[in-house]
Amino acid sequence: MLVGVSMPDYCHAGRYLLRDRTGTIMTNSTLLLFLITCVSSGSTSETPATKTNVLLIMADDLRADLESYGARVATPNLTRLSKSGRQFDRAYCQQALCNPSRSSLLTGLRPDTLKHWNNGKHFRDNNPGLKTLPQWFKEHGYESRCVGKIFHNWHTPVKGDPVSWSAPEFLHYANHADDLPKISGMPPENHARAPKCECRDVPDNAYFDGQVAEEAIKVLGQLKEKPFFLAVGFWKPHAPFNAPKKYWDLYNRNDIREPIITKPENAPEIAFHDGRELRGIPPNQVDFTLEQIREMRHGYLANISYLDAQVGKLMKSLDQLGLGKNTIVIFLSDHGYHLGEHTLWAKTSCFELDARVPMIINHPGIKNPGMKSGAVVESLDLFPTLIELCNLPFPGRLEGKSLVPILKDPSAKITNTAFTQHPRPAYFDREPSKQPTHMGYSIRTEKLRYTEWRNWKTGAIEAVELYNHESDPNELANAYRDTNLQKEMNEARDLLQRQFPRSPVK
Ligand SMILES: [Ca+2]
Repeated sequence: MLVGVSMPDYCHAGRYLLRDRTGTIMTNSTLLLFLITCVSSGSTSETPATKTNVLLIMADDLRADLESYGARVATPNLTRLSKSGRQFDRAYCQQALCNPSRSSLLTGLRPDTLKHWNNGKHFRDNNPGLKTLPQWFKEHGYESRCVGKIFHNWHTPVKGDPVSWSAPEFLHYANHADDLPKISGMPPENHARAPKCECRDVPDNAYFDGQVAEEAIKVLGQLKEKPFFLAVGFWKPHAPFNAPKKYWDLYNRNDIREPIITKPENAPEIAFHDGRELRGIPPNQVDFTLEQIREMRHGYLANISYLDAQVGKLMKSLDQLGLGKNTIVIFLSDHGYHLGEHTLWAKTSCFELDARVPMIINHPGIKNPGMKSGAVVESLDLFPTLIELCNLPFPGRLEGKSLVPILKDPSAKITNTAFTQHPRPAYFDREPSKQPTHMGYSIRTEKLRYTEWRNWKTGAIEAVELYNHESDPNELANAYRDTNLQKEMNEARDLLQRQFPRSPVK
């Protein structure tokens, strides 16, 4: 286990959640072995004209709760991807909210640079001429396609980002609450009782992600003769927790325990939010019982396994089409998630559970496949990484750094820092003022997380947080007064203030 990386915590020590790990989610063991075989030859077997394909797979609201990250969760397909690629154990999003996070990683620019920190606007409102990652591939000889949720833009007149793609997007925007079971006749009984939970014995394609997997496989078949950038955006494990029953049945509720439901000692109130995505809007918010919390955590695990099974179908298809040897596969989430920890629900905080994302890159030429990286990296590093791997020109300004050195050497480090930010109020665009009152800026180093809460108008620092991940991986105590950490805190603060100068954000 890496020092300074918090481990997912669902069940009592020494007990394993899974009842049964056989069955459909245990399929497809051949593709990545094939990729490993290809590694030794790198790209030398390609003709000069051959372009390397890109398959970008995104999850929604998935914190680093995968088997390969040490969680007790059934994700065999993503474990195989990790074993034949490079898993990044310290990868961080730039903001823990769908739209700004996705806009950042797909443009290679930070939310402050885009001036885009909420879900209600389109990132092109302030940045009409930007070239996105898929658009850049499209303009350099690739067929770029989108199946599922990649961009988050759907509250706006323009849905998604049509200019980024070579063909119309599929199931690219919707309300999550509309992901209801689509079957003939009456849906079978719902065995779940807790809020946001649904457990019905229905096939995978009753819900969005099964449909996304089927369409993505169809599109892969259409693209096999041409260089492609295929982005597949799954809707899970985002709430509602409505995976088909067979995924719920992988876990025993009695083995699922409640989280540590306490705020970190000495943490400022501004670090928190009201969890309205799951708890409702004040003054009509609900407080969950421990029984409900355990059922919701069960549902989140079921959603993750459902997602993993869809990824497995996609990887199997890539294998069957013979595309694995010439396709870069990336898996990552838009941001992390809270399931009651710190008293928080869902996202929109600067804490580790929200900022950290699972990220795996599998490249046919990767060195030492299966060896994990402990380097601190950012989601927006993906853009420069992919254009370097595919020999595309540099599109001008990008704020991330290529991770190719880490694909060559898992012990390599690049900047070894990551920045995440979040405004207050969390959903300021829905407030009468339409403006934040504060912005939280957070830096993660290998050892620490340091966060400043600044007044939006003046830039004045009104609260700080410091978490020592070597001794406190769950961020249970704000250690900003710890005299033993002052030197390292000052170094982190200097790096943060160099990235985000203390001037008012306009
Ligand atoms: Ca999300």
